[in-house]
Amino acid sequence: TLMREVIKLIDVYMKCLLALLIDGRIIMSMDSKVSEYVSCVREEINEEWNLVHEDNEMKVYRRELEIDGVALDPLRAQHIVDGVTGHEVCNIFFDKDVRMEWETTLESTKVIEEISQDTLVFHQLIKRVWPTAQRDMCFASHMRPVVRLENDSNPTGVDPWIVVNYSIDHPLATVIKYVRVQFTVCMYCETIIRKTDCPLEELTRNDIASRIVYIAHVNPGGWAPPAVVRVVTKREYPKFLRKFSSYVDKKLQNTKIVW
Ligand code: 18C
Repeated sequence: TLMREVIKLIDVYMKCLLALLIDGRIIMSMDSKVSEYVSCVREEINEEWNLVHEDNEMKVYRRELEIDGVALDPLRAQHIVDGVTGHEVCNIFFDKDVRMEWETTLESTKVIEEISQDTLVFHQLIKRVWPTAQRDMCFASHMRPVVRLENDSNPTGVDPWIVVNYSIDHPLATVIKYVRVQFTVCMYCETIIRKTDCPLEELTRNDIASRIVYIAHVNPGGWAPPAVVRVVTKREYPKFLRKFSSYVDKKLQNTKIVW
């Protein structure tokens, strides 16, 4: 029995060590992911980008990039959601409990590790698109405020917020039943204040809006004909932005503003 206890202890110790190693690796990669994507957000949209969808304030751009027959087109979308702050938009994008209420392409979402309050690890199963194999994803999701630049277009004094979701390997998501999608997406949100010379605490939802920049770098994995992927993404990203923004709008009506 002593031997069994020792083996049990070693097992627990090894698991802790592995968890620490994984968490350490995720925490280390967060800073670089955030700064990489904040730089992407601040890049100008040049002639390499094609405007593939426009609907009032919503603009969706795509840059064609195909490697070894796989469509890896970077996607960049911008939108303005009235009546909400950037912090609130990010809160909802990050919130595991409401994800299934606005995500239409998922079969399931599950938190497999809670690294800290602002960093979670998810495993998500995407609804199968016939006739292709079903896809899954395993990613770290991290949310934080971003320090404003002095020359930001909207120097309101309210910091922008960002959520970065990026693929990782994790021992609790090693299922090989599905094709693994690899990606990084970022949701970057600034707060626009339409009424100047008014203290924050006196503003109402009618005086504010959030400017969203959403970036997605996705490798669908497996067999995915580029022409089909391109037709579907052109339809699905605007659909996601519309659905997500109207969800955010409804969810926050008549609630206290979170700056
Ligand atoms: O950002 C979003 N959601 C986040 C929180 O859940 C999540 C984001 C992940 C990025 C998802 C990218 C999904 C790619 C799916 C590829 C599946 C391909 C299978 C088809 C293979 C041919 O962290 C919101 C994301 C909103 C994404 C909407 C766009 C989905 C595009 C899907 C393209 C699929 C092509 C289908 C071709 C069908 C062929 C017959």
